[in-house]
Amino acid sequence: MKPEFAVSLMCMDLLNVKEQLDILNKRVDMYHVDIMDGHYCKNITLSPDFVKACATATDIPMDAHLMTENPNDWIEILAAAGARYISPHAETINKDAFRTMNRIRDLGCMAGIVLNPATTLDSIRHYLPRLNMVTIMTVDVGFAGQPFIAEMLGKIEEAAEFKVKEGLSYKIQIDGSCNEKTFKQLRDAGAEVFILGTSGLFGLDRDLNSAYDKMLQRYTRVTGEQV
Ligand code: S6P
Ligand code: MG
Repeated sequence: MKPEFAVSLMCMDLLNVKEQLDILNKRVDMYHVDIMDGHYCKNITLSPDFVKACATATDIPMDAHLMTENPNDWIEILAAAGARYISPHAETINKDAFRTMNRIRDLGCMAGIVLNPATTLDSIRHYLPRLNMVTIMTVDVGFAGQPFIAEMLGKIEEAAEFKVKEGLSYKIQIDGSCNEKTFKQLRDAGAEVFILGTSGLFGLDRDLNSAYDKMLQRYTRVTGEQV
């Protein structure tokens, strides 16, 4: 499977959203939208209204990463806003994970799940077959520009092995510090979708097309894979 790239919109220049979407719409596979409530992690970034506004300017699927204490408060509103994937944290839904996944599906969205670095793959094993995407955090939640947690490579391998063994179809997405230094180890471990933030994209060049070109060149240089 060819690698996919999802751009983290919280890392954009927020004074020029439309201009950047117009550029990225021609190039990316997915948009990653971080929704925080200021409680689950100590930050507030994007919002359902932001998703709604972006939906008027793109057909690229948007994945809402829910860093909220009560994800069930946000699922309907994000589906209505235009999110294609809804990805709550396992740590916040494991009391009613099956009901939550069904609710996401019933709204016509793809069901995702996100695992913090300290959370095991085992904690979601029973509902992995029902998921469209598993996001493995390789930084703790809350902020861009944090150091990569290399211990996560084993978890990615586990997710990839289980997928093959059981014949499942969930995508394996990585969130946190996906860049030239980590692309190869992530890809070798089984990563399929790379979330690009400050280190992997926006920090590479002031011109976004050039930044994207540089990201692709670096990906090919370190992995040997043409993209
Ligand atoms: C962090 C958030 C992430 C960041 C991304 C930034 O809470 O969930 O999606 O936007 O990690 O990328 P980078 O390259 O700055 O780590
Ligand atoms: Mg995220």
